[in-house]
Amino acid sequence: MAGNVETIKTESRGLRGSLLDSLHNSITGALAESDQVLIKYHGSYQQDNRDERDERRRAKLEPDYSFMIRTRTPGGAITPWQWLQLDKVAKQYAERGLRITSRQALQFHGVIKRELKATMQGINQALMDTLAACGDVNRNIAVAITPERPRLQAELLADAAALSQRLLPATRAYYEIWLDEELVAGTDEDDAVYGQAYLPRKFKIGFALPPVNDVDVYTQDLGFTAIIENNALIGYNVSAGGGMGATHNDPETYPRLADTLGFIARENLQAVALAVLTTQRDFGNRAVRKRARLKYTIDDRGVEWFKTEVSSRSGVDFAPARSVPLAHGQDRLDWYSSGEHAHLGLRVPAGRLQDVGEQRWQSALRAIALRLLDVAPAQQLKELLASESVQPYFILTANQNLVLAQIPDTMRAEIESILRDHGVPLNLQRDQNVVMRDAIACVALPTCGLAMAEAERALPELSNAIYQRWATAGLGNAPLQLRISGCPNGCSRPYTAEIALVGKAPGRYNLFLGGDFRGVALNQLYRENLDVAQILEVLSDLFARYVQGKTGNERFSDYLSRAQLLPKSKVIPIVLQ
Ligand code: SRM
Ligand code: SF4
Repeated sequence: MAGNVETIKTESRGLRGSLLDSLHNSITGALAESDQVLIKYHGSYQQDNRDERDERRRAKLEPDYSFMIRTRTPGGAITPWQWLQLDKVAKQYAERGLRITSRQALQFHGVIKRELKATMQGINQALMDTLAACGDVNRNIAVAITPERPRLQAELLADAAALSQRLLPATRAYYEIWLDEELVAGTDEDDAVYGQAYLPRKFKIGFALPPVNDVDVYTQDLGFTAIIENNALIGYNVSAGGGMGATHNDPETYPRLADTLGFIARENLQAVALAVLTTQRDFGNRAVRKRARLKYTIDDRGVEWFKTEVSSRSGVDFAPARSVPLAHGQDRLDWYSSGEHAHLGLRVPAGRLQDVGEQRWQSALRAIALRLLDVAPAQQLKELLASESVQPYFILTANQNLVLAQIPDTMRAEIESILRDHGVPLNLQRDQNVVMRDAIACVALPTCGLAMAEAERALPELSNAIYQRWATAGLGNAPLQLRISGCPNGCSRPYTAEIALVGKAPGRYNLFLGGDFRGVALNQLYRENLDVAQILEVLSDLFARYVQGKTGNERFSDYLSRAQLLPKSKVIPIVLQ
């Protein structure tokens, strides 16, 4: 497969392949196989509705093909004007509303082939694109959320947006295919960053801002942890080689936390990012796709070799890393404020924004965006960052939540009443179910072709059941972090969570325990292939022991290793200094 993907990329004439022919072919709802690989670089995946697979097979129908489309939204910042455009696109072309991803993007599911182009155009009309949201390129850049420090927030967003732009593929294919730009003569543009074969595998960058590690910076291929001195952003600690993906029972693949390379001044950010990315481009394993991520390149060649290579390519020497005391990775929910502006963190279960029954998330946010337009003239992030006055905007979080940022303080009551009128539970953050409050679940079924078990759809039931056991043990509102992934690829970043359920088969999960809520230690496989009743039994027993044995505010994970119920996890040393 690796060879195949490498050939498809290299022969794609700058990601064009036969996409235009595939889109025009009205006999099938699918694309040609090679175009299914290439469309990822344009921000879309071909999928089929797995709930209907068997029935359609029996009826001798082709699978119910549709497309998922993912935005490129560095830091998840979206203006109210853009929100309204995207909402319109979702209403017209997508199923199941809008979906906030674990990397601060929005996904549209269920778009059919003949409406793909119109959907792409609709997203671009929001002055936003989907280029490189998927594929073997730099993906959407995740950025720490800190609206209460607007200057720092703007600086981080600006650094991320500029880097995202710099690391886009050079090809004009996206604009030709989706936006009817005239064909580029020869169609083999020189791509100084990616060459013709792009990267060996996907590549992810995150920006953290201590004390919060909401972006799980050590799980990123490349992490920049902001270092602030005298209230100014002076530079970044650089970390490299994080990644979650693994395959069940294959020790060649594993989740890994990044190594810290050192500190760099802010002005060296792009040079270092380019050096890391091109080192991976040139040395990543293109022969074995499952070993092609940067984490394996670093493990195969050594971190010192890697650091030397990056320094020599960038001309930047790493200074010793600064201490970065990380306190937690959770989103701040409920209202909080900075001067005249208020920010509202909204808990969005599994990131799904749709109108279902009494809870009408999509309509509520449309009404809020409409109302905010009066005070938010900027159309796109660039304008917003450059504008003299602070304006309200939406921020998607890496925990799949939503922050309404920079709301004039005087509008609080109005925003609350819009949410209430649409049945959106404003008090979810104070909800009794602490497990649901901080949980992440990947999309999984019915759209994800790789899902082995439910995740998003099982989140309410699983989090409730676990919470019941937690409460019965007398743990009430003590925090507990749960992440669920429908397969070991780890899209909800399960391997840093205190409790992770990783799909093995329908209704069955591997249970991982002992991650660190600050995202600085991996958890460990505790029991394999459990059904839900078995998971609850194991957890009930451990919760009871925890209640008996914990000291002070000791977290569940810390207790498990102190009580030697789990081997002690290795913690990223830099946060302990
Ligand atoms: Fe992911 C593949 C959804 C974040 C690791 N991921 C997929 C696909 C595209 C399935 C496929 O290849 O056919 C899923 C589409 C499901 C659907 O129907 O929408 C999918 N991944 C997601 C999202 C939507 C999960 C969510 O519920 O929010 C996240 C979109 C992020 C974004 O906006 O760009 C998402 N995926 C992640 C993360 C977390 C992160 O990036 O912070 C990871 C773990 C970090 C990492 O990359 O190591 C992740 N996804 C994977 C992998 C395993 C990669 C590996 O190294 O082995 C795959 C499978 C693959 O690439 O072959 C995968
Ligand atoms: Fe699909 Fe697996 Fe990712 Fe979940 S973790 S979205 S099941 S690839």
